[in-house]
Amino acid sequence: MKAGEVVEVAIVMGSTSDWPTMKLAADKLAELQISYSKHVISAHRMPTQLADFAQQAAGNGIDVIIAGAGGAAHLPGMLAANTIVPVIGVPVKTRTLNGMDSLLSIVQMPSGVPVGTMAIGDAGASNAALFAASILALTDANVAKNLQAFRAKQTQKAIESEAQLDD
Ligand code: RP5
Repeated sequence: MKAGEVVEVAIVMGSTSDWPTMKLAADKLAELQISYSKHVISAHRMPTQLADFAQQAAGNGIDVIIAGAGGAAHLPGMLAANTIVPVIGVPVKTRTLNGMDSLLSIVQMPSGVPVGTMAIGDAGASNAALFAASILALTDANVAKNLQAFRAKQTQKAIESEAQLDD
């Protein structure tokens, strides 16, 4: 992201180790022609930067935040605590507990501070982008058109997949 550039979606992750998962969100946003920025902000290692980022998000023109983290995954919740910009949480799969730790620490938010929690891992990252697109599509006709086209293509692929079954 260049200085002064306004993007629709911010992808935030707790560590560079989350990028292989979170890249699937970035790829999907790119496919739908949605502008995004990517950031490494650790809830535990960079708490001051986390609060600053979230508090400035709306003023910086960010419409949706996608936040992915693993383990004691406090990143999405703490971002949501510092902004009213919608936060979509992606539980990154972990080696020790397979991402159940990430899922539970993201999904179990206290009443009053919501995070839209996706599935663990790759599907969650990809769906986070699609969910962000659905939010943006409410006010952006171009995103709505691209999202409809994506769904139609996906449906067509599923219909045609039957022909690939072996005898
Ligand atoms: C979390 O701790 C990150 O989101 C990452 O999923 C996990 C491990 O981080 P690293 O030790 O790989 O930097 O904060």
